[in-house]
Amino acid sequence: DDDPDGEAGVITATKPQTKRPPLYKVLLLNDDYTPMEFVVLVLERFFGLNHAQSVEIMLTVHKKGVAVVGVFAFEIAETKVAQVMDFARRNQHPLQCTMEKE
Ligand code: NFA
Repeated sequence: DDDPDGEAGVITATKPQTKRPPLYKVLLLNDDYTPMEFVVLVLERFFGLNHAQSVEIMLTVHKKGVAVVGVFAFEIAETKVAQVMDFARRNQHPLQCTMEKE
């Protein structure tokens, strides 16, 4: 009367549980109207980049259309996106910032 529910025949898949929380890329998108200096200011203010790094990333977005400006945990990425979108809106610039799972 061993194994009344047939449990002995069930193979249980296992995996070492080494899962880290997912990371999210924060992306800045090009547009035709936002001034270059405003984008540089955004990168300095909200992403802690120095002036040279900020100019470099701004120019990458300008030329390629989009660039990753940082990689963060979900809640941090969400906050950065909200800060950038709010700052752009308050200054009447169409700058777009978004996030995607890495
Ligand atoms: N393309 C914008 C311009 O020529 C500059 C810009 C760069 C806007 C990066 C948005 C993001 N004024």
